[in-house]
Amino acid sequence: MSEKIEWYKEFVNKNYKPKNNDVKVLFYYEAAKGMKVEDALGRIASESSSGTWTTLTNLPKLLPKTKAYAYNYSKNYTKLAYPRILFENGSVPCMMSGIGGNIFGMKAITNLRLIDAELPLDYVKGFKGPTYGKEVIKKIFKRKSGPITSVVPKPKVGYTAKEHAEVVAKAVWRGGMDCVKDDENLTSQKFNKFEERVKHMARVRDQVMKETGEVKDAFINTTAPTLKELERRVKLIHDYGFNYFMIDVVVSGFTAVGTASELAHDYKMAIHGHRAMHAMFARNPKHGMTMLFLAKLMRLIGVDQLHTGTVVGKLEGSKEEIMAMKDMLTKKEVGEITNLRMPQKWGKIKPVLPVSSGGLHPGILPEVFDIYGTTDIGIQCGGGSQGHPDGIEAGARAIMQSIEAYKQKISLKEYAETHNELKVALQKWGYLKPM
Ligand code: CAP
Ligand code: MG
Repeated sequence: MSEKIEWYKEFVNKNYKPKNNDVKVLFYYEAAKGMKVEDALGRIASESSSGTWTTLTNLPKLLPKTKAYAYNYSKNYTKLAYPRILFENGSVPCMMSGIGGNIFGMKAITNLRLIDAELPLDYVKGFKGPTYGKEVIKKIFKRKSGPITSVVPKPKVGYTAKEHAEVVAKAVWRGGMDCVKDDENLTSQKFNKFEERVKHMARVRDQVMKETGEVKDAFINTTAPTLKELERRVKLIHDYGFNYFMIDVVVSGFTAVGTASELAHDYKMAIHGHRAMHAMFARNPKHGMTMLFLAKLMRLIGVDQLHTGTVVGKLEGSKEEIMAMKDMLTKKEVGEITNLRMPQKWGKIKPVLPVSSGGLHPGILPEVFDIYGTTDIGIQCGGGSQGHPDGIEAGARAIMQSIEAYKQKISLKEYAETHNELKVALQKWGYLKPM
């Protein structure tokens, strides 16, 4: 009996017309040597929806409604349509265990990259999105326009909780910055316990707010070993009167970001999303998942502001990708860009504030604003502020002066003639694009 062994081909159908409610996913793929395109695509569509490697003796009545189809494909790009029924309402982990799961390890392909997915509004409405999103500028800082400025104490770790607040944060806030951000790998180490840091930061914040009359806040890192501890940390930050908290979204995972979003809505707080570890799967242009799609998931779940790159700083990210991502994060609706972005409607989900960070200093901030086409972004400096020869407060002032010069359409060179902190910063770094 020549029993059929495989049924992958049932998951490839060039004539399939995707339904409005299907999740349509764009992949880059490379079929393994000797593997026909349709055989490779059938394996991707089958293994990420309801199939498996061999024919089965029992099939549920619902099966036809659960199958994904590769409906559009060329040698290296394909679009797959996944029936909405596959994905639990409000659950990114459920969706990613399918479209981001086993298929990345299949022998049938040598490379696979999840570029983007068009999520139907019926799926989008299962999420709350950000509490404030880009409105943080107005709602928290009572300003009409950005940027929201922040400095991250450097070295990344090593200060005690008291030094973190007294030595760095005080000077940064006095120098005019809106926020002080924990570095991604600062959580609650012996030398800088979380509770201590929150307490000292709140005390210094109140002192500087009294001195300056300005709103000051902080992105204190709540990244934690368990959801229970995450919740405790968010609550403590709330109880000390901060408007924001920070979470490392990738190392924490989608469930933790979902919990953080629930807490942010409950406490009316904003989430600063750091993306440490994203480059592990986002950087290789042939394999993994794009930062654009990670950013889409973060807007969906509810991060208010998210690191999106600089183009001119020390970390990778092309202008084309960053612009496609920025528009997807900040607009109500975006169209398709071939092989780069899928269309997306956002319904009621608020826009997210892009944050540019990584090797930034006063000499290249104007280029960042030109690249983003706006100053309504977050700007974050670490070494580019605390490396200022005249100290931490001067470094913050130099950043503020660079921003003021840009807003007044005056060249940095000219503005530096009457603003010494900027002048000294330009003497040290010039217009360097760090590697
Ligand atoms: C920047 C930073 C940020 C990076 C993250 C760092 O410090 O604190 O974590 O910007 O990268 O640790 O490198 P510097 P991205 O200002 O001293 O570079 O924003 O691309 O996610
Ligand atoms: Mg950092």
